[in-house]
Amino acid sequence: MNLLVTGGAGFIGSNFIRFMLNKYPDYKIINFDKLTYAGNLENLISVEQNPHYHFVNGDICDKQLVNDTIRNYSIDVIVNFAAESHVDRSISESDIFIKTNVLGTQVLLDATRDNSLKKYVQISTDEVYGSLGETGHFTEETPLEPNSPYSASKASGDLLVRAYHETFGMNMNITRCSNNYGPYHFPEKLIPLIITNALEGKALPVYGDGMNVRDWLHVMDHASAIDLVIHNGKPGEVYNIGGHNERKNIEIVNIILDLIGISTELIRYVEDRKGHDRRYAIDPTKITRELNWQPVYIFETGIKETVQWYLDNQSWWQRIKNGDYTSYYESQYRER
Ligand code: NAD
Ligand code: TDX
Repeated sequence: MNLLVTGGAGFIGSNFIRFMLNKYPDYKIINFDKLTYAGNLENLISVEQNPHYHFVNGDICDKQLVNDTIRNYSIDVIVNFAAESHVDRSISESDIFIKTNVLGTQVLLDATRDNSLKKYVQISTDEVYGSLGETGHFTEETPLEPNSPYSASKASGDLLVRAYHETFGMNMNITRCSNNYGPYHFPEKLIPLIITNALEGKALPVYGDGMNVRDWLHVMDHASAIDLVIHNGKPGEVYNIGGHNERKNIEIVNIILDLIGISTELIRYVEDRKGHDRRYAIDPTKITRELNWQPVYIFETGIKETVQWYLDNQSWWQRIKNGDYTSYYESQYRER
């Protein structure tokens, strides 16, 4: 199979590419990535010599390049990870979120149709369902009620995928996963930000009261779920992906501090995120029953290994934190 993986130089895409090359040595993987601030080819150093792996530097909004790449590499399936992915950035400036997450998706869908590809898989998020109260879970039937410009742009992309399936009868799947964690996670997101700031002795910003809940899944468990969807997902179906691992943000911060072995004195409660969703929790019954998916990581082990990865790969995150990222970070937080 020849797979076009868009956004493959980011956190989840790069872990997915390594997973697939390892599991399917005969597959050809084309990583199509714009290399935005979040794209980093260092994430893929371990596979760059693999003759089955190819990189194309491009924007998913570029119709010509997308179509040329599909034809040049005889692509069978597109898996679309490419997105602007950070909620806080979408609150400050949403234009690029609409361009990439909505218009970019449309370009990929047209290309899937025009080149008669076998399948298109849209990597979406639980955030499209909005926020939960203290109880309940998101199922595939939960109405879409996105609350941030980021999640609204992802929901819009999902609706286009649905519409192309209904209109053109194309073979599509949408996956909606909960929060991922693991190696190569860009240090603007909660877990890598807390780990790296703690290692640098910097303040640890916790939004609001720190009681918002996220449902964490190891990135390799996400990769194994996407693999099953590519091969066995039923045309037109949505699959929620999550491992029943809900944690309050402050609990995550405390677990990380315990693992690193430092006190809580660096924690700073800062102004809350605007429109901050209170709780996410995925019901993964459908993918478990229909595709026989099971996560293998236990959170306590996965987070320990992740902290160790950031200890062992300090030059990876220090290069990011010393670059353009610094000015973004400094503009973000106001202590309460
Ligand atoms: P990321 O920000 O780490 O990576 C995004 C990648 O997309 C980068 O390599 C970037 O260069 C590339 N990209 C951005 N715009 C592009 C464009 N116009 N053309 C081509 N490439 C472009 O994101 P991530 O955390 O790896 O998330 C990947 C996907 O998974 C996203 O679609 C996101 O919405 C979804 N998702 C993420 C999570 C999570 O916890 N991180 C959870 C559920 C779903
Ligand atoms: O400094 C911080 N302090 C803090 O308290 C940051 C960066 C975050 N938070 C809180 C906000 C959230 O409640 O931690 C929680 C997690 O925040 P993020 O890491 O920004 O993730 P989230 O907003 O939940 O979105 C993530 O999961 C779903 C990804 O970034 C999305 O791409 C994915 O769709």
